[in-house]
Amino acid sequence: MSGNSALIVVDVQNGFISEARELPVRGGAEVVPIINALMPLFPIRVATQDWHPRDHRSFASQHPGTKPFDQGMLGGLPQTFWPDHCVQGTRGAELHPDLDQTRIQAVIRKGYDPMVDSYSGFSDNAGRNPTGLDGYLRARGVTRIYVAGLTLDYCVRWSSLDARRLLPDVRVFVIVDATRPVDSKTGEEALRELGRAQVHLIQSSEVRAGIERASAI
Ligand code: VGL
Ligand code: ZN
Repeated sequence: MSGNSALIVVDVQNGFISEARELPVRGGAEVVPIINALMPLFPIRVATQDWHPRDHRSFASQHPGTKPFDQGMLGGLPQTFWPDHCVQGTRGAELHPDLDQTRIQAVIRKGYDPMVDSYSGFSDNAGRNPTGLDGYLRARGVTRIYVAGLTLDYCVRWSSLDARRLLPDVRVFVIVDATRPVDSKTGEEALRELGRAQVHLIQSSEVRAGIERASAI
């Protein structure tokens, strides 16, 4: 009925929300009820999960003399050094308890290579360690990808750009009110870059109409 539309729920994890607040995102909890309400509209529902080893080199704690949010380099790529977050097996890494996980059909973990950060749900920042998400979506016949979750300026942004690049025949949408940025300035930059990459920026209120229109074609 609603075609092969996929909702990708990006990194809705305690580490970015709730009391864990490892890498706090202002208003992060507000996306949870919006995403829960959207899920029944989609036949295909996937989540991504930031899943770092304790000694991940994106953590400022691994670089003496740096502090969280400092800029540096990692493996030849520019890197923001983060507070420790989403460490494998900890509460911070768990999907948020209010997220309706019963509806999620696949969880794609990323960021487990300690030497490189991994914002996109498709591969790491160096374009290695593919997760197979593109093959999964292709195998399920996806024609439209809708991206929501955390954070707009990093994992939503990189995942959406990779979706455009890896699945060029698929239309990609970011549900803007179902995302929040780490920082409002980089959040604005993300929206501009996504627009230039032909990612459609929409609101959750428009999603139902959009899916119905697509399935009528
Ligand atoms: C993220 C920074 C570091 C995200 C993950 O989920 O957007 N941001 N790791
Ligand atoms: Zn991370």
